[in-house]
Amino acid sequence: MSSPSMTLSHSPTSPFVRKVMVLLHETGQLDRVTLQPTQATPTTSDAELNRRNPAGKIPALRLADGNVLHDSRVILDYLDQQHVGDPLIPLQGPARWRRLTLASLADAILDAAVLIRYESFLRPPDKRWEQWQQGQQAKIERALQQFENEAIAELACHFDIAAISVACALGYLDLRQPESNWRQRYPQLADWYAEVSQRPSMQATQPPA
Ligand code: 99T
Repeated sequence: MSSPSMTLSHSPTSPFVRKVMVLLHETGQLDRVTLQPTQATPTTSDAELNRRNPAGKIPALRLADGNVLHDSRVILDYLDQQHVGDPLIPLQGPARWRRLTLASLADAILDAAVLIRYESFLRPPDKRWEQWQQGQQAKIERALQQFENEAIAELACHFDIAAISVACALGYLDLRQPESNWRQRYPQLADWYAEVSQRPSMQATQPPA
């Protein structure tokens, strides 16, 4: 086995990092990457991370030649071109744009959920803005509704970029919004998630409770 040639700025609670880790598992590339534990929030500053990604966000992937890739979508695209199996991001045609659009909607869930997390965990209580949080939550619900009503068969047909992204988004809701009861409102999504959660790639990347 060759030594790892890439370094991933990593946190076990980041769903964006988890997408990358799931793809590494699914494509047999885990041994190519060293994980560098990294704390990233808008109120902490990590000089090394900021050098790698001026946005100060994880994941960032340092390649063997010193170049750094971010954000998670770029990293996933890169890593998917580094293995010999079937691509998890279709290379061209309508399938490419559809699967990337589904993945983008899952990322929108994550963006909103991470903002809610920062608002409710980092911001001082007297400065919190309830209506703004509700607006973010509404984005999450609309996206979940669309996956439930219009995309469940597409998710079920292939564990690719779209499915990985939705699965990581649902996992993050379980981590940060355990009271949200999304399974009751979106039963088909719940059944699908129960199944894909059993995949070794999802089991191995479960965030700490
Ligand atoms: O916003 C910051 O300053 C630091 N936040 C992050 O690094 C989060 C960590 S999730 N990452 C992103 O927001 C990346 C988004 C980017 N578009 C991508 O990579 O796709 C940590 C959540 C948690 O621990 O609860």
